Amino acid sequence: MGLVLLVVIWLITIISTYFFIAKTWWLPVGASAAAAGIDHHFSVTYILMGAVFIAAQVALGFCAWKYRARGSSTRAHYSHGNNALEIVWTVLTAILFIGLNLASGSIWASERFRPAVSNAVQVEVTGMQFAWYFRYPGPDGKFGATKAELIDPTTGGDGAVGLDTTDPASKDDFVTGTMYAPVNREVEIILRSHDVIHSFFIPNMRFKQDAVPGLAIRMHFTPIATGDYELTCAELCGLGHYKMNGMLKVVSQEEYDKWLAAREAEKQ
Ligand SMILES: [Cu+2]
Repeated sequence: MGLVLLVVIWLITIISTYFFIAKTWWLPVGASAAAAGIDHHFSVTYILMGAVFIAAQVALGFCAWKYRARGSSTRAHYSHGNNALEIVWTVLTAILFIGLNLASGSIWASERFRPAVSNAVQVEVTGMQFAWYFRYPGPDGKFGATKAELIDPTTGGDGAVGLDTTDPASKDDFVTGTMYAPVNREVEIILRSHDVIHSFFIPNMRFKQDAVPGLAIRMHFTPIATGDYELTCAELCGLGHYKMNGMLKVVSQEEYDKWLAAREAEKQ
């Protein structure tokens, strides 16, 4: 029985490790400026944790076999553990976790604590059960006022974010269900939620941030390749959570300008 356990534990270890090495289920291609750095830390974390995982499982299988029942009648010896060993692996684990945090913290912070550049494209992203809406400030570069009592998601457009049309700054604002961004320019997100906590996730941009009711969270990322990228809600937010997805279209600056002009024309 000990030998069977050893074989099963080692087989599970080999098979599960294979899927990670073969990258069977892996991240989609990275298309933002921060993606390479994030992917690097992701790999470093997996390699370190993988080594710990394999060592622990090999030892587990070995001990299951070495200390198997041998049919002798001697009573089992109870061990109170080994304090020195406990301290060593707790300290090593702490060093590993704190070290990984310190090594990757600057990338995490650069998208949140460093303000966006002055010519960044601003998009207000609003999550609600169960859709994402994207508001652009229009030629004046200013977002108009919104009011909670004006929110009416059934309209799908301005009403979805509660746009106050009496505010002059809101005249040129427009709301879309598909997000557009020009390539190689920083995109500043102002993230909001109307109801519960959602999580705005664009896997190709390696971008993920919770949308919290009552907060306007500013973050930024820079797309570096044109294309269509899926975006979704990564927080189980209710019955319709599964359909809370959409598309980010990263296009050339010319195409982006054309798209903006077309939206403004619609608005007139
Ligand atoms: Cu959601």
